[in-house]
Amino acid sequence: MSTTTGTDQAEREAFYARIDPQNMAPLWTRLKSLVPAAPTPIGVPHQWRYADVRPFVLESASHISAEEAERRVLILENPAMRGSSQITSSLYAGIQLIMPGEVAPAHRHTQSALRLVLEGNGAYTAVDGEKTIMQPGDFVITPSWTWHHHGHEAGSEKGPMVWLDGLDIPMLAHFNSTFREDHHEAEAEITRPTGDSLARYGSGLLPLNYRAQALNSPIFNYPYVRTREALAQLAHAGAPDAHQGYVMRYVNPVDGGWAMPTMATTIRLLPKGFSTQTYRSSDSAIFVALEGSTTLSVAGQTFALAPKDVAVVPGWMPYTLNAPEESVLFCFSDRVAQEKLGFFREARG
Ligand code: 1HN
Repeated sequence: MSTTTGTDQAEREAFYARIDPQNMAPLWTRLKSLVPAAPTPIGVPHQWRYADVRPFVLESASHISAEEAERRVLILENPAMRGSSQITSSLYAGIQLIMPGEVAPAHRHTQSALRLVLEGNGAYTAVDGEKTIMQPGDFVITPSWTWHHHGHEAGSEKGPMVWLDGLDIPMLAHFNSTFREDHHEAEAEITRPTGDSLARYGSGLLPLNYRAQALNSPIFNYPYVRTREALAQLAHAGAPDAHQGYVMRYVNPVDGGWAMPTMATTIRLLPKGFSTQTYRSSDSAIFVALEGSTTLSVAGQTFALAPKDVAVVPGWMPYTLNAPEESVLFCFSDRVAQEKLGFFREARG
């Protein structure tokens, strides 16, 4: 039984006006929008075609050096969030260019970063005292507050090097816990040989007395050659997941958790002719096509993803993936943060 007691609308409005100077407001006029039954979409689905993006990314080198820019990046902004530097409600994405001979100077910040290499060779990133040479498809992490700089070996035959950056900038902005520091030198000190982390932690081995001491994976480059080999093997053994294809998480090998505490990263293979069932989850997803061609269908739109294209699917929007050819897709989202905080949801069908 509903009981409607109290004053009429005009008296209520007068009441709201009298509490307003106290910096107070009634919850009951706002409760349903503050706590909706299901997420209200933030942002829209969108695709950035690499063929469209690439010429502008390359042109940026004629306008500014990596050194002057600090990071020469073109931000991918969700069309419904222009001016926010956001691709989703919680994440940032951009396309970074480094030319032969350049250095993007060392700094550190509380935001975590990931790189997904799109094209080129000969560039390295140095994270927390170790360099790694990056190859297309490699997934590289830069944990919170680790010194990092990037460089590209001189020699114009090496050509431009381009990768996608993903950062949790809006998430840290939400908590207002952003700190940054510039290194006193352009290149931070290298303290370990190239390949050290992968050998120590990524070979099915761990140093005998090693104990997980960090929120992040001790591996910071997950080379695509290894990832691709695992996917190929997987695709020969058993059926793909009906909603997601052959999908794997990038993992912290020490504790089985995600590679980073704020950004979840996955890689999936869709066999030729495969179509997923409808899937949705509370994390907004950013897809990067690596191989083949994939049709992403979401909210009545279809996006044909060619290699190196980027697409965003806002959280809780149902979508399907269809692969006319065998395809590989990288994906990142804030799923890991939602899981740790206890509110991640997904639905199939
Ligand atoms: C950053 O440090 C990088 O290290 C890339 O490559 C993009 C965007 C905003 C703030 C810091 C990098 C960034 C960034």
